Amino acid sequence: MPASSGRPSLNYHLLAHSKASDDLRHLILEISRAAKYISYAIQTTETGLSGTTNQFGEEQVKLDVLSDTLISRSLVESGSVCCYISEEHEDVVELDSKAPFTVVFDPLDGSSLVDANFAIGSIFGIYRTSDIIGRTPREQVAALYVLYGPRTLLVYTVGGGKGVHEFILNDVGDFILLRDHLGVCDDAKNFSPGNLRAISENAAYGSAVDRWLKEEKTLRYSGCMVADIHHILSKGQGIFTNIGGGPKSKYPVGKLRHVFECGPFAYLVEEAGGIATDGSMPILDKKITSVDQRTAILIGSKNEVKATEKLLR
Ligand code: AFP
Repeated sequence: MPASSGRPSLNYHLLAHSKASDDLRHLILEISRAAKYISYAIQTTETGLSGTTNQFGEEQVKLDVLSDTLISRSLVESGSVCCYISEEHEDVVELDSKAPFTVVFDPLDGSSLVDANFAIGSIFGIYRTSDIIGRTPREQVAALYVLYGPRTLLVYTVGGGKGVHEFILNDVGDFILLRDHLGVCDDAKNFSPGNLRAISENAAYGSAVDRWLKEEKTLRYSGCMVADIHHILSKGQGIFTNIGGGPKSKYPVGKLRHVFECGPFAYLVEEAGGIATDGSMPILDKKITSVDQRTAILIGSKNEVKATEKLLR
Protein backbone atom coordinates (compact mmCIF):
# COMPACT_ATOMS: atom_id res chain seq x y z
CA MET A 1 0.00 0.00 0.00
CA PRO A 2 1.66 3.30 -0.99
CA ALA A 3 2.28 5.39 2.13
CA SER A 4 1.77 8.63 0.18
CA SER A 5 -1.96 8.32 -0.50
CA GLY A 6 -3.04 5.65 1.99
CA ARG A 7 -5.19 4.10 -0.74
CA PRO A 8 -4.53 0.51 -1.83
CA SER A 9 -2.64 -0.11 -5.04
CA LEU A 10 -4.05 -2.47 -7.68
CA ASN A 11 -1.56 -5.13 -6.57
CA TYR A 12 -2.53 -4.85 -2.90
CA HIS A 13 -6.24 -4.85 -3.75
CA LEU A 14 -5.92 -8.00 -5.89
CA LEU A 15 -3.98 -9.66 -3.09
CA ALA A 16 -5.86 -8.58 0.03
CA HIS A 17 -9.39 -7.87 -1.14
CA SER A 18 -10.00 -10.03 -4.19
CA LYS A 19 -7.65 -12.79 -3.07
CA ALA A 20 -6.85 -13.47 -6.71
CA SER A 21 -4.55 -16.42 -7.31
CA ASP A 22 -0.92 -15.36 -7.80
CA ASP A 23 -0.91 -16.21 -11.51
CA LEU A 24 -4.09 -14.22 -12.17
CA ARG A 25 -2.82 -11.29 -10.09
CA HIS A 26 0.45 -11.20 -12.03
CA LEU A 27 -1.40 -11.35 -15.33
CA ILE A 28 -3.70 -8.43 -14.44
CA LEU A 29 -0.65 -6.43 -13.30
CA GLU A 30 1.12 -7.18 -16.61
CA ILE A 31 -1.98 -5.97 -18.49
CA SER A 32 -2.05 -2.82 -16.34
CA ARG A 33 1.62 -2.25 -17.24
CA ALA A 34 0.75 -2.29 -20.95
CA ALA A 35 -2.10 0.14 -20.23
CA LYS A 36 0.34 2.63 -18.68
CA TYR A 37 2.41 2.60 -21.88
CA ILE A 38 -0.73 3.02 -23.99
CA SER A 39 -1.85 5.92 -21.81
CA TYR A 40 1.54 7.57 -22.35
CA ALA A 41 1.48 6.80 -26.09
CA ILE A 42 -1.92 8.48 -26.46
CA GLN A 43 -0.44 11.68 -25.01
CA THR A 44 2.66 11.58 -27.19
CA THR A 45 1.93 9.75 -30.48
CA GLU A 46 0.85 11.59 -33.56
CA THR A 47 -2.63 10.51 -34.75
CA GLY A 48 -3.12 9.25 -38.30
CA LEU A 49 -3.54 6.05 -40.20
CA SER A 50 -1.04 3.21 -40.07
CA GLY A 51 -1.81 2.10 -43.64
CA THR A 52 -2.94 -1.35 -42.50
CA THR A 53 -6.37 -2.91 -41.96
CA ASN A 54 -7.59 -5.25 -39.23
CA GLN A 55 -9.40 -8.58 -39.72
CA PHE A 56 -12.69 -6.74 -40.37
CA GLY A 57 -11.15 -4.63 -43.14
CA GLU A 58 -11.26 -1.49 -40.98
CA GLU A 59 -8.36 0.96 -41.30
CA GLN A 60 -6.15 0.88 -38.21
CA VAL A 61 -4.85 4.11 -36.74
CA LYS A 62 -1.25 4.08 -35.52
CA LEU A 63 -2.34 3.87 -31.90
CA ASP A 64 -4.38 0.71 -32.64
CA VAL A 65 -1.29 -1.03 -33.90
CA LEU A 66 0.92 0.29 -31.11
CA SER A 67 -1.59 -0.66 -28.39
CA ASP A 68 -1.91 -4.15 -29.81
CA THR A 69 1.89 -4.52 -29.84
CA LEU A 70 2.26 -3.26 -26.26
CA ILE A 71 -0.43 -5.60 -24.92
CA SER A 72 0.89 -8.58 -26.89
CA ARG A 73 4.36 -7.98 -25.45
CA SER A 74 3.01 -7.84 -21.89
CA LEU A 75 1.09 -11.08 -22.40
CA VAL A 76 4.23 -12.81 -23.69
CA GLU A 77 6.27 -11.47 -20.76
CA SER A 78 3.66 -12.62 -18.22
CA GLY A 79 4.58 -16.23 -19.06
CA SER A 80 1.05 -17.26 -18.10
CA VAL A 81 -0.84 -16.93 -21.39
CA CYS A 82 -1.34 -19.91 -23.68
CA CYS A 83 -3.03 -17.85 -26.38
CA TYR A 84 -4.68 -14.54 -27.02
CA ILE A 85 -7.36 -13.22 -29.30
CA SER A 86 -7.14 -9.58 -30.29
CA GLU A 87 -9.58 -7.54 -32.31
CA GLU A 88 -6.62 -6.60 -34.48
CA HIS A 89 -5.73 -10.21 -35.47
CA GLU A 90 -7.62 -12.61 -37.68
CA ASP A 91 -6.63 -15.76 -35.81
CA VAL A 92 -5.94 -16.93 -32.31
CA VAL A 93 -2.29 -16.18 -31.44
CA GLU A 94 -0.65 -19.17 -29.73
CA LEU A 95 2.00 -18.52 -27.06
CA ASP A 96 2.96 -21.15 -24.45
CA SER A 97 0.69 -24.22 -24.72
CA LYS A 98 1.37 -25.14 -21.06
CA ALA A 99 0.35 -21.73 -19.70
CA PRO A 100 -3.07 -21.46 -18.01
CA PHE A 101 -4.83 -18.38 -19.45
CA THR A 102 -6.46 -17.18 -22.67
CA VAL A 103 -6.81 -13.40 -22.91
CA VAL A 104 -9.28 -11.76 -25.30
CA PHE A 105 -8.94 -8.03 -25.91
CA ASP A 106 -9.80 -4.99 -27.93
CA PRO A 107 -6.56 -2.98 -27.66
CA LEU A 108 -8.07 0.39 -28.53
CA ASP A 109 -11.84 0.64 -28.55
CA GLY A 110 -13.15 3.87 -30.05
CA SER A 111 -10.06 4.39 -32.18
CA SER A 112 -12.08 6.35 -34.76
CA LEU A 113 -12.42 8.99 -32.01
CA VAL A 114 -8.68 9.48 -31.48
CA ASP A 115 -8.38 12.53 -33.74
CA ALA A 116 -11.42 14.13 -32.05
CA ASN A 117 -9.67 13.69 -28.68
CA PHE A 118 -12.62 11.82 -27.18
CA ALA A 119 -12.14 9.23 -24.43
CA ILE A 120 -11.09 5.78 -25.68
CA GLY A 121 -10.30 2.49 -23.96
CA SER A 122 -8.93 -1.06 -23.88
CA ILE A 123 -11.11 -4.08 -22.98
CA PHE A 124 -9.93 -7.48 -21.63
CA GLY A 125 -11.53 -10.80 -20.76
CA ILE A 126 -9.52 -13.60 -19.10
CA TYR A 127 -10.32 -17.33 -19.31
CA ARG A 128 -8.49 -20.11 -17.47
CA THR A 129 -8.58 -22.41 -20.49
CA SER A 130 -6.85 -22.81 -23.82
CA ASP A 131 -9.81 -22.91 -26.21
CA ILE A 132 -12.77 -20.60 -25.82
CA ILE A 133 -14.72 -21.62 -28.94
CA GLY A 134 -17.86 -23.43 -27.75
CA ARG A 135 -17.53 -21.85 -24.31
CA THR A 136 -19.44 -18.87 -22.88
CA PRO A 137 -18.34 -15.54 -21.39
CA ARG A 138 -19.61 -16.76 -18.02
CA GLU A 139 -16.45 -18.90 -17.94
CA GLN A 140 -14.25 -15.80 -17.72
CA VAL A 141 -12.28 -15.62 -14.47
CA ALA A 142 -11.72 -11.86 -14.68
CA ALA A 143 -12.57 -8.90 -16.88
CA LEU A 144 -11.21 -5.37 -16.92
CA TYR A 145 -11.08 -2.22 -18.96
CA VAL A 146 -8.92 0.85 -19.06
CA LEU A 147 -10.44 4.23 -19.91
CA TYR A 148 -8.07 6.83 -21.37
CA GLY A 149 -9.93 10.09 -20.76
CA PRO A 150 -8.87 13.27 -19.01
CA ARG A 151 -7.69 10.74 -16.39
CA THR A 152 -6.65 7.13 -16.93
CA LEU A 153 -8.86 4.68 -15.03
CA LEU A 154 -8.76 0.90 -14.69
CA VAL A 155 -11.83 -1.08 -13.60
CA TYR A 156 -11.62 -4.81 -12.84
CA THR A 157 -13.52 -7.71 -11.41
CA VAL A 158 -12.56 -11.30 -10.66
CA GLY A 159 -16.28 -12.17 -10.40
CA GLY A 160 -17.77 -14.48 -7.76
CA GLY A 161 -19.29 -11.65 -5.69
CA LYS A 162 -15.94 -9.94 -5.10
CA GLY A 163 -17.21 -6.76 -6.79
CA VAL A 164 -16.13 -4.26 -9.42
CA HIS A 165 -13.39 -1.79 -8.46
CA GLU A 166 -12.06 1.42 -10.01
CA PHE A 167 -8.43 2.61 -9.94
CA ILE A 168 -6.79 5.81 -11.11
CA LEU A 169 -3.32 6.08 -12.63
CA ASN A 170 -1.33 8.49 -10.47
CA ASP A 171 1.60 10.72 -11.44
CA VAL A 172 4.20 8.14 -10.50
CA GLY A 173 2.62 5.36 -12.55
CA ASP A 174 0.67 3.39 -9.94
CA PHE A 175 -2.98 2.41 -10.24
CA ILE A 176 -4.50 3.49 -6.90
CA LEU A 177 -8.01 2.62 -5.67
CA LEU A 178 -10.52 5.36 -6.45
CA ARG A 179 -13.87 3.68 -5.66
CA ASP A 180 -14.55 0.10 -4.67
CA HIS A 181 -17.71 -1.92 -5.20
CA LEU A 182 -19.24 0.01 -8.08
CA GLY A 183 -22.94 -0.88 -8.35
CA VAL A 184 -25.68 -0.58 -10.98
CA CYS A 185 -29.21 -0.02 -9.64
CA ASP A 186 -32.38 -1.41 -11.25
CA ASP A 187 -33.80 1.75 -12.83
CA ALA A 188 -32.14 3.97 -15.42
CA LYS A 189 -32.25 7.73 -15.89
CA ASN A 190 -29.71 7.78 -18.75
CA PHE A 191 -29.73 6.03 -22.14
CA SER A 192 -26.86 5.34 -24.51
CA PRO A 193 -28.10 4.07 -27.90
CA GLY A 194 -25.46 2.65 -30.29
CA ASN A 195 -25.80 1.84 -34.00
CA LEU A 196 -28.75 4.23 -34.25
CA ARG A 197 -28.68 4.01 -38.06
CA ALA A 198 -30.43 0.63 -37.59
CA ILE A 199 -33.66 2.45 -36.75
CA SER A 200 -34.48 2.95 -40.45
CA GLU A 201 -34.73 -0.85 -40.82
CA ASN A 202 -35.70 -1.79 -37.27
CA ALA A 203 -38.80 0.15 -36.22
CA ALA A 204 -38.84 -1.50 -32.79
CA TYR A 205 -35.47 0.07 -31.98
CA GLY A 206 -37.01 3.43 -32.94
CA SER A 207 -39.89 2.76 -30.50
CA ALA A 208 -37.39 2.11 -27.70
CA VAL A 209 -35.67 5.43 -28.40
CA ASP A 210 -39.06 7.23 -28.55
CA ARG A 211 -39.92 5.79 -25.15
CA TRP A 212 -36.65 7.01 -23.63
CA LEU A 213 -37.28 10.48 -25.04
CA LYS A 214 -40.91 10.55 -23.81
CA GLU A 215 -39.74 9.53 -20.35
CA GLU A 216 -37.28 12.44 -20.48
CA LYS A 217 -34.28 10.24 -19.91
CA THR A 218 -30.90 11.86 -20.44
CA LEU A 219 -28.85 10.95 -23.53
CA ARG A 220 -25.24 10.05 -22.74
CA TYR A 221 -23.51 8.62 -25.82
CA SER A 222 -19.92 9.20 -26.90
CA GLY A 223 -19.35 6.45 -29.52
CA CYS A 224 -16.81 4.61 -27.36
CA MET A 225 -18.27 1.57 -25.61
CA VAL A 226 -15.70 1.78 -22.82
CA ALA A 227 -16.57 5.40 -22.00
CA ASP A 228 -20.31 4.83 -22.39
CA ILE A 229 -20.45 1.76 -20.13
CA HIS A 230 -18.05 3.35 -17.66
CA HIS A 231 -20.63 6.16 -17.43
CA ILE A 232 -23.21 3.59 -16.30
CA LEU A 233 -20.86 2.04 -13.72
CA SER A 234 -19.78 5.46 -12.54
CA LYS A 235 -23.29 6.92 -12.13
CA GLY A 236 -24.72 3.61 -10.89
CA GLN A 237 -27.50 3.48 -13.50
CA GLY A 238 -28.26 3.65 -17.21
CA ILE A 239 -28.77 1.52 -20.31
CA PHE A 240 -26.43 1.03 -23.28
CA THR A 241 -27.66 -0.66 -26.46
CA ASN A 242 -26.20 -1.72 -29.78
CA ILE A 243 -28.94 -3.35 -31.86
CA GLY A 244 -28.95 -4.67 -35.43
CA GLY A 245 -31.04 -3.48 -38.36
CA GLY A 246 -31.96 -6.91 -39.74
CA PRO A 247 -30.77 -8.99 -42.70
CA LYS A 248 -30.35 -6.18 -45.25
CA SER A 249 -28.51 -3.74 -43.02
CA LYS A 250 -24.77 -3.16 -42.58
CA TYR A 251 -24.84 -4.75 -39.11
CA PRO A 252 -27.71 -7.29 -39.12
CA VAL A 253 -27.33 -8.25 -35.44
CA GLY A 254 -25.47 -5.18 -34.13
CA LYS A 255 -21.99 -3.81 -34.52
CA LEU A 256 -20.21 -5.09 -31.43
CA ARG A 257 -18.16 -8.24 -30.98
CA HIS A 258 -19.23 -10.97 -28.58
CA VAL A 259 -15.71 -12.07 -27.58
CA PHE A 260 -13.73 -8.83 -27.07
CA GLU A 261 -16.42 -6.28 -26.26
CA CYS A 262 -19.75 -7.68 -25.07
CA GLY A 263 -18.45 -10.70 -23.10
CA PRO A 264 -16.07 -8.75 -20.82
CA PHE A 265 -18.58 -5.94 -20.22
CA ALA A 266 -21.38 -8.40 -19.46
CA TYR A 267 -19.11 -10.01 -16.81
CA LEU A 268 -18.32 -6.61 -15.25
CA VAL A 269 -21.86 -5.17 -15.30
CA GLU A 270 -23.52 -8.36 -13.98
CA GLU A 271 -20.98 -8.44 -11.15
CA ALA A 272 -22.02 -4.84 -10.37
CA GLY A 273 -25.73 -5.81 -10.16
CA GLY A 274 -26.85 -4.95 -13.70
CA ILE A 275 -27.72 -7.31 -16.55
CA ALA A 276 -26.61 -7.81 -20.16
CA THR A 277 -28.66 -9.61 -22.82
CA ASP A 278 -28.79 -9.93 -26.60
CA GLY A 279 -32.55 -9.30 -26.48
CA SER A 280 -33.45 -12.88 -25.67
CA MET A 281 -30.68 -14.45 -23.60
CA PRO A 282 -27.92 -13.38 -21.20
CA ILE A 283 -24.71 -12.45 -23.05
CA LEU A 284 -22.84 -14.49 -20.41
CA ASP A 285 -24.63 -17.66 -21.56
CA LYS A 286 -24.33 -17.06 -25.30
CA LYS A 287 -21.93 -19.57 -26.87
CA ILE A 288 -18.82 -18.30 -28.58
CA THR A 289 -18.97 -19.69 -32.11
CA SER A 290 -16.15 -17.73 -33.74
CA VAL A 291 -13.55 -15.09 -32.98
CA ASP A 292 -15.31 -12.44 -35.07
CA GLN A 293 -18.89 -13.15 -33.89
CA ARG A 294 -21.07 -10.07 -33.47
CA THR A 295 -24.06 -9.76 -31.15
CA ALA A 296 -26.79 -7.35 -30.18
CA ILE A 297 -26.41 -6.07 -26.63
CA LEU A 298 -28.66 -4.38 -24.06
CA ILE A 299 -26.71 -3.74 -20.88
CA GLY A 300 -27.12 -1.82 -17.64
CA SER A 301 -29.99 -1.30 -15.17
CA LYS A 302 -32.07 -4.47 -14.85
CA ASN A 303 -35.61 -3.02 -15.14
CA GLU A 304 -34.69 -0.84 -18.11
CA VAL A 305 -33.00 -3.67 -19.99
CA LYS A 306 -36.06 -5.91 -19.46
CA ALA A 307 -38.53 -3.17 -20.53
CA THR A 308 -36.47 -2.47 -23.66
CA GLU A 309 -36.21 -6.18 -24.49
CA LYS A 310 -40.03 -6.36 -24.52
CA LEU A 311 -40.25 -3.49 -27.03
CA LEU A 312 -37.68 -5.11 -29.31
CA ARG A 313 -39.48 -8.48 -29.50
P1 AFP B 1 -14.30 2.30 -33.34
O1 AFP B 1 -13.32 1.52 -32.49
O2 AFP B 1 -14.20 1.98 -34.80
O3 AFP B 1 -14.24 3.77 -33.08
O4 AFP B 1 -15.76 1.78 -32.93
C1 AFP B 1 -16.20 1.91 -31.61
C2 AFP B 1 -17.27 0.91 -31.34
O5 AFP B 1 -16.85 -0.40 -31.64
C3 AFP B 1 -17.77 0.96 -29.88
O6 AFP B 1 -16.83 1.42 -28.97
C4 AFP B 1 -18.97 1.86 -29.95
O7 AFP B 1 -19.91 1.63 -28.94
C5 AFP B 1 -19.53 1.57 -31.32
O8 AFP B 1 -18.41 1.21 -32.12
C6 AFP B 1 -20.19 2.79 -31.89
O9 AFP B 1 -20.98 2.43 -32.96
P2 AFP B 1 -21.96 3.51 -33.63
O10 AFP B 1 -21.16 4.70 -34.00
O11 AFP B 1 -22.49 2.79 -34.82
O12 AFP B 1 -23.04 3.82 -32.64
